[in-house]
Amino acid sequence: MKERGIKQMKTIWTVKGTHCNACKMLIEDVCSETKGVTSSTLDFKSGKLVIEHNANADLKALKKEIEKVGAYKVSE
Ligand SMILES: [Cu+2]
Repeated sequence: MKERGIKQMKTIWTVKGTHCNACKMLIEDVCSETKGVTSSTLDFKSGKLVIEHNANADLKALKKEIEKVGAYKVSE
């Protein structure tokens, strides 16, 4: 959800354990359900996850959530 007037930030993580498009969709879905996250793109081949968000985003919780939905390991 985009909130007007709130500064946007970009965070890049590496997610280990992603191997197909289903992983990509699952993880992007988890990101999109996180408050304060405006967009996310995961390249499942490299595991590079680009998250655009604002200061309201709880990235700690997001990281936990990603590791909970599959055999993934997030490194910052
Ligand atoms: Cu997969």
